[in-house]
Amino acid sequence: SSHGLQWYGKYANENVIGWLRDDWNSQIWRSAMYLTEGGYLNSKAIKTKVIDSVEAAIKLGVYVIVDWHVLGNGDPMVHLEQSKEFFDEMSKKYGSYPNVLWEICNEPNGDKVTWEGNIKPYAEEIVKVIRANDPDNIIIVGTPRWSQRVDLASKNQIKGDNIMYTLHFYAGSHGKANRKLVKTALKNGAALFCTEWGTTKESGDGGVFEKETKEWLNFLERNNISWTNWAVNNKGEDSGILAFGKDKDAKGGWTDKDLSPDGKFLRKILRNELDK
Ligand code: DCB
Repeated sequence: SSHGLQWYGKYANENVIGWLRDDWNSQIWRSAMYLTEGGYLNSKAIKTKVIDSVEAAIKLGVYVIVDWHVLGNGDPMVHLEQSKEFFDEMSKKYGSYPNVLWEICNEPNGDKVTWEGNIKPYAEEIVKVIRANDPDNIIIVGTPRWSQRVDLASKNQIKGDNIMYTLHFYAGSHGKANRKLVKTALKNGAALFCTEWGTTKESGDGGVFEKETKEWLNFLERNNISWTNWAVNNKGEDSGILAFGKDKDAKGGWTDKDLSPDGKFLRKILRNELDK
């Protein structure tokens, strides 16, 4: 996954996505388009970063997730109209390309933001908009509590085909108890996509938790759950794959000294060079 496009959007380009494909065995890119914190609500120009990455992914033959990165604005309903407009335009443009996936609300959060009251009604509106242009690309729907409560969504699923639910975790903060929620969702027949996880604590920092990461990845593999990892950046936080300040030009071609401990670990995982 990209980091917030408003900060590290320069990595959402063909060179980097191509390098990740060829050197890291990556099959997918996610472009995280924040709404708040200087994101889309501040300037719609950030959309060009998403478009660049989708064009690159089509050219390179990799999957791409278009992520409406609900975060600071915990309730996706608040920006329903903006979201409708965005996904209408994007699905008109790219709905005929089967490698494009729509992630319509990254991480709903807040005690008052519920599946029944907020997220599901929001998703039904957006599904309608996308399906008018695009009959079948995968739509991934966020779940309560920063996309951890997949069990709640699974009990009351959205009608329609090719709809999945978002599962997120940070290995240093979330473990067995969260996997139990996942098992419930799978038992209820929900299709899950782990569009964001980190080797760190839920802050995106606080150390790399290798043992806990392996437990999660084995679990995902056993249950056929695809994933994208947080995140491609050189900010210096532990979940960033680049060492602090490296690859300022965002060209890819990284050697070990360009990578952070998280980056070296992730590369091994994707290249299947790690002992399970
Ligand atoms: C998610 C967000 C993602 C966030 C990561 C790590 O948030 F989807 O945007 O990324 O997980 O926290 C972080 C960046 C930082 C940046 C910060 C704010 O890595 O550089 O400063 O976003 O934009 C989560 C996930 C889980 C939980 C809370 C958050 N949780 N959260 O379980 O409490 O509040 O951001």
